[in-house]
Amino acid sequence: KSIKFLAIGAVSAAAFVATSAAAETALRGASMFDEEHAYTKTLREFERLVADKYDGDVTFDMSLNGELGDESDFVTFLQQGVAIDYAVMAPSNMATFAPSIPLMDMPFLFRDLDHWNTVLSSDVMAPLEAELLEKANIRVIGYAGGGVRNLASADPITSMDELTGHKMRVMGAPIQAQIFAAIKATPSAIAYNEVYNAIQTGVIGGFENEAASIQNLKFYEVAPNITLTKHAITVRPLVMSESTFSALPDDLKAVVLEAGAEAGAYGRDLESTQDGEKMQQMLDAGQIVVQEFEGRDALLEMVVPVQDAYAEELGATELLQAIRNK
Ligand code: X1X
Repeated sequence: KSIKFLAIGAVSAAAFVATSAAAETALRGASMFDEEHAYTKTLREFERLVADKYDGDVTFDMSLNGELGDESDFVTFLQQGVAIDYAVMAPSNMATFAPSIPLMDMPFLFRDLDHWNTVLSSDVMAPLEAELLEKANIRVIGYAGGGVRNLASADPITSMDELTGHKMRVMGAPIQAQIFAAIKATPSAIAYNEVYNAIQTGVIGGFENEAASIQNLKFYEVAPNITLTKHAITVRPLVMSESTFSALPDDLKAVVLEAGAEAGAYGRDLESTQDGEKMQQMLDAGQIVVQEFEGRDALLEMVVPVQDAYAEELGATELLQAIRNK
């Protein structure tokens, strides 16, 4: 049994390497962050669990720090079954291939951490997973996430007046722009790896993100004002390209599914626990200023009709209701 963990990998490496002795499976992961981020730690846990549970030979080769681009690049690689076999992905960055999947991380979907936990411990997301598999050739093997998303901006935003017309970056799924437009901001979809520059050069006034990523990518340098809109608790599927998964030996398939579920749970626990700590670390270091938003409840009222219309358009009204009822 040989287990190798490599730091950086070749983009065009084949997933399966036949050796003279036995077939060795080579799996390639990708993260936009360094080793400290909860997503990278989740992926490392996945690798550790697979290696631990599997009797055969498997190697892991993870590219870090966005070397293979951001999640909107990852999704194409995963869909085509090239360069990346596993990653942690925002549903809203997979919308191109599966239009319903962003329902999972729609802003204002979860009431609180308990609701988020209950939903992710159930199988209510199964129809969305099925669509992702069928239309995008991507398999959900676990759920990470657990960060609370807030506004981060160059100038403070504390009220409806300051939010109105605020130019902000949102993820690529149309529902993200629709929700932020409904609360009177001026959203535009910009690639994640262009956000820092776009804020620095004044193209936009800010974006929305969770503490782990704001800290890891030093977004506080250009957007130090954090407004506690708490509009999302992240749902971040740990995914595998179906081209890769379907070619695995049966015993490794079973291990991957088990390890994916366990690594996802590990990642959820880690990020939801660290979320407040990371915010406090940035505060203590004088990197951010945190402010409440006056009238957060009014935002919720403004977005519900948009959520409803989106679900209806997708034929997912019952699914949305099932999530709300959890
Ligand atoms: O906003 C984004 O595109 C990113 O924000 C964070 O870094 C993560 O939630 C990541 O998954 C992605 O959504």
